[in-house]
This record gives sequence, structure tokens and C-alpha cells, in this order.
Amino acid sequence: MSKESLFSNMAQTILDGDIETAQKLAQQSLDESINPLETINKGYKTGLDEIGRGFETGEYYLPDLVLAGKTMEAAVVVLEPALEEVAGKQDFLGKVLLATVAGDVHSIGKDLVALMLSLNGFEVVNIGHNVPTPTIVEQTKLEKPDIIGLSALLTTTTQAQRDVIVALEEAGIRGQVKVLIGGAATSNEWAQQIKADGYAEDAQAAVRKAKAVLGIE
Ligand code: B12
Repeated sequence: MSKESLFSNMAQTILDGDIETAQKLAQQSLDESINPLETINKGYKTGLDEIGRGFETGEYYLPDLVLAGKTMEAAVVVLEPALEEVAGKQDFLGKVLLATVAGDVHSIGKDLVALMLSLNGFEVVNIGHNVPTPTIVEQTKLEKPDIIGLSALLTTTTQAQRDVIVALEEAGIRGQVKVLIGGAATSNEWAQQIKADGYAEDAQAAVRKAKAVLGIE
């Protein structure tokens, strides 16, 4: 099977919610030495993007999104050891506190970012999804991270990213930490607007941005 057909079959498993085949194809990509990041981005994520579009037009429903999410997570489990190999052993670069903001339960992208950061030398404290702003501020005081990463996938919940930055200012700790934002509903422009320190479009870019804001490389 060509690489393109394999990726397209992977995307189809997301549309079908076919966990078993998704995992089988993930293993096949490893047997064929395909870079696991390429597999995620060109295979499974393409399926998630498609199901997202179909959800908007009424072709897919909430249970389809739920199953698609579970299928993606199951595929990533198979790919995880290979992601570790790609990253290799890394020096400690810094500590990152990661959360999906209040009102937003999307966690797959944030968890991928957590995985990639931890494989690349960052200590990651992943405090979950739908995390209230005061909790993020409390955890920042407690954990003293170098970076806070805030994920938002809903247009409505991007406002909570701004709320966190304002709350950090009010708590007098904004200057002690860099804030990175991400998630499908966000952009570079939004990062500038809310005075975040940076935005990244995917997990690999998140690693590059995390290093950049700490002045590494
Ligand atoms: C799977 C999914 C779900 C699953 C989530 C399961 C889970 N455990 O996460 C479930 C079923 C729970 C869900 C629920 C809902 N969803 Co939904 N969902 C999706 C879907 C199809 C895929 C998201 C995903 O996982 N993508 C794959 C990952 C890898 O990509 P990613 O999240 O973008 O993350 C990458 C980057 O963005 C970046 N990144 C992400 N976070 C961060 C953070 C930092 C700091 C950095 C630097 C980078 C970064 O790196 C990641 C890895 O590469 C999207 C469609 C889409 N195309 O995004 C809709 C989508 C996000 N959902 C949508 C909607 C409307 C909903 C619901 C409101 C539906 C409903 N009526 O109930 C609810 C929301 C509930 C809530 N309060 O949060 C809309 C949002 C529209 C909008 N703009 O507001 C979308 C866009 C679908 C659509 N086109 O209509 N959803």
C-alpha cells in the first residue's frame, strides 16, 4: 500500500470510528518506518478535520465526534513509543503548565502538545481540560512553571485565554511566566491581541515556540 493510501485509510478509520483498524494501520506505519508525526498529521488528523467540517454541515453528529476522538487517542497510544524514539534523550529545558481553558473539554490536541513537549526535554504538568481560570492561577503559583500553555478549540472559549492572562496580571505574576496559546480556534493575531507570548499551530511548532520564548537555540 502506498503511503498516501495508508494515510487516507487512517483518516477513514476516524470517520468510521474503527478503533481496531486505526491501531492496526498505526502499527503498519511503524513497520514501514514512517515518521509517527507525519502519520498523525497527514493520516488521523485529516480525518478529524473532515469530521469537524461534516459536523458543521450536519453530516456527522456528536456521537461521531466522540468516537472519532477515542479512535485518534487509540492510534496515538500505538505511536507513542516511536514518538519517544524520534525525540531521543533530551536535557531538561524548563517546566510547562498545560490546560484547556474553562468551558472547553477538547483535550486531544493539548495532550499531544504535552507528549511532544515532554519528549523534547520539558517537564509538563498537564492539569486537564475545562480548567477554571482561578485554578490555573493557583497552579501557576504552586508549580512555578516557566511557561503556561492554554488550549481552546471553541470560538467562545478563546475569551478564557484572555481571562487567564488578565488574572495573572492581577495576581502580579504575569512577568514571571511566558504564556503560549493554541487550539483550532486561535491564531497568531489572537495571541497578539490578548498579549500572549506566542501561538503555535501544532505540537511540533509548540516545542519550537516553547524553546524560543525561553531563549533556547
Ligand atoms: C474530537 C472533537 C470533539 C470531541 C473532543 C474529544 C476530546 N477528548 O478532546 C468532543 C466530542 C468531546 C467534542 C465536543 C464538542 N465540540 Co468538538 N470537535 C472535535 C474535532 C472533530 C477534533 C478536535 C481534535 O481533537 N483535533 C485534533 C487535534 C490533534 O488538533 P487540535 O486540537 O487542533 O490540536 C493541535 C493544535 O491546535 C495545537 N494545539 C492545541 N492546543 C494547544 C495548546 C498550546 C499551548 C499550543 C501551543 C498548541 C496547541 O497542537 C495540537 C496538536 O497538533 C473538532 C474539529 C477540528 N477540526 O478541530 C471539533 C470542534 C472543535 N468541536 C466543535 C464543537 C462545536 C463542539 C461542541 C460544542 C459540540 C456540541 N454541540 O456539544 C462540543 C464542545 C463541548 C465543550 N464544552 O467543550 C467545533 C468548534 C466550533 C467553534 N469554532 O467554536 C469544531 C471545530 C467542529 C466544527 N467544525 O463545528 N468535540
